[in-house]
Amino acid sequence: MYGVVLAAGQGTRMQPLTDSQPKPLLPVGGQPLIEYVFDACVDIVDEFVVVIGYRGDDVRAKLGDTYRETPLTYVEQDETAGTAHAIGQTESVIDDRFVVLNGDVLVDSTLPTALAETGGHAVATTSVSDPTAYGVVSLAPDGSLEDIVEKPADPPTELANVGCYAFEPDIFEYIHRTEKSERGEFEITETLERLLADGHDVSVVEYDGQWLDVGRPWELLAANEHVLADSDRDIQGDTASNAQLSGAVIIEEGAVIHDGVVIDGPAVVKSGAEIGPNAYIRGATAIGADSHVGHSVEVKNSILLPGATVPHLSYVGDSVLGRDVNLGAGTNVANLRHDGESVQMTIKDERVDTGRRKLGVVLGDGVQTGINTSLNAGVKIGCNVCIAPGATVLHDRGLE
Ligand code: TTP
Repeated sequence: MYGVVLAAGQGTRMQPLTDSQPKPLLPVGGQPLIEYVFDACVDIVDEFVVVIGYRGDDVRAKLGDTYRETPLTYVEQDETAGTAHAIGQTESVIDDRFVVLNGDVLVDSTLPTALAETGGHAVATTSVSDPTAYGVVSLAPDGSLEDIVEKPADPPTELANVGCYAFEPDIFEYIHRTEKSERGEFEITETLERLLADGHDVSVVEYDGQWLDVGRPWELLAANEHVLADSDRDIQGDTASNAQLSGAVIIEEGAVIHDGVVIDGPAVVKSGAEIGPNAYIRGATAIGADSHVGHSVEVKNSILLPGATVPHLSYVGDSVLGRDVNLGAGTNVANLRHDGESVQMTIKDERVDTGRRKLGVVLGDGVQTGINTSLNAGVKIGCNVCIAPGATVLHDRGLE
């Protein structure tokens, strides 16, 4: 069985983090997001086929030729023309049944296993309260797929298409016959319609496990929380005897925890990172390799990418700091609105309610703030932007 993982997308909703690296490589619990997708099906596949496109060379360089001894083969998609188009690129290397997963969705391993066990073609669904943003599935009396409609205004069921499939190689014939949708993409749901029209049976796996679609910055935080909540304590790095580490804290070999540091897990500190003296880390926090969190700094429920530095007297809450971000002394992040409403963020020019009461900032790689900078809840700052000392940043900066 092959495992096809779709990882060619531009991840535009995840800007500015994806301006400098592809979304599947963004860290979750200290590991690239895509590795959790591999983990979900590594026990049932003999070979992964990864569809790469946007910054594909970065994906290839980071992941190499194997994942936990399972070979990785890469195929390129030269334009992000849709999921059917992406799967179609794998035709030259696939000669057997295969499962398909998106490279940015966290699911339990029970899902690919259940898809693998069906035989033939299969789709996965899960019940959601508002299915209008998804492909919506209707079942035939025998429980197989009757119909699938993309983003219907009046959904016939609550069963959303999870975006994970199992296919026989004859799917490629139907992919060739798939036409562009009104959204301008070659969509696999349209391919499924063609299979049904030709009298094929498509099994439906009803899934009620974890389904985290990581498309927007706060979903990266949610994925980080989910993954770290499942982690086990493991202290390998050099830890001062008076540091207090409680709960599921992972300190990798090569990390240094100085005097007076308090870490309330779950948290991970990657190799080469340095914490303290006298820093406080709490919530589900992931401190990237070679990062530095210094004296009198509190970091809560955040992700620091490699090389991010918060040297002194700062508060960072519910935020993502890109690679080599450097916060001036006294930089503070607001992560809560005074009216108690959930924080909004601008995604592709639209204000979006994130549904989170606590959400801080998202800083692209190389952002620098001057001393005493205040950053408002929900603000995003583009890569390499410098903020002057004493600034109060209420709106996004440096984004295209
Ligand atoms: P999307 O979430 O639709 O796209 P994206 O991840 O690039 O994000 P954004 O909308 O913010 O730009 O894609 C779902 C998955 O499918 C994701 O893992 C990327 C992958 N994909 C491809 O590999 N090729 C494609 O042509 C498309 C449309 C998606």
